[in-house]
Amino acid sequence: MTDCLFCRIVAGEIPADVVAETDSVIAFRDIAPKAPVHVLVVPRSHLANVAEVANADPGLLADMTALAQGIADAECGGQFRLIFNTGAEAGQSVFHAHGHVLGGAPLGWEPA
Ligand code: IU
Repeated sequence: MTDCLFCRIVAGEIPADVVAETDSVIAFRDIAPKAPVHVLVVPRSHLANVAEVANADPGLLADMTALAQGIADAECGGQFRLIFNTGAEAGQSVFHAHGHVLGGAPLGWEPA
């Protein structure tokens, strides 16, 4: 059994509020939402961060972006912010790549 939280969600070992999925990507609601819409887009394969995704499989990054757009189209008029925290200092706490899809309200711009 893996100790990676998102690998366990992908495997169905830990429940999540899944809103969309493809063969390569799963999307589920963040348990601590920071906006009215806050969904995580997560590759099924274990890659540590977005740069690893881009290096390993650029098409997978395109798949993640397309799923993010689809969620935003369905839930917040197609407008969204897509954030990839990369490294602990940048706020990454789960070291399995994921994009935060944020929307549903006007968003400020104060990362610190
Ligand atoms: P971060 O960019 O690595 O900090 O994002 C991890 C996110 O995973 C964070 O927003 C958490 O609220 C979220 N999360 C989750 O959705 N489900 C969980 O069981 C855990 C964290 I732990």
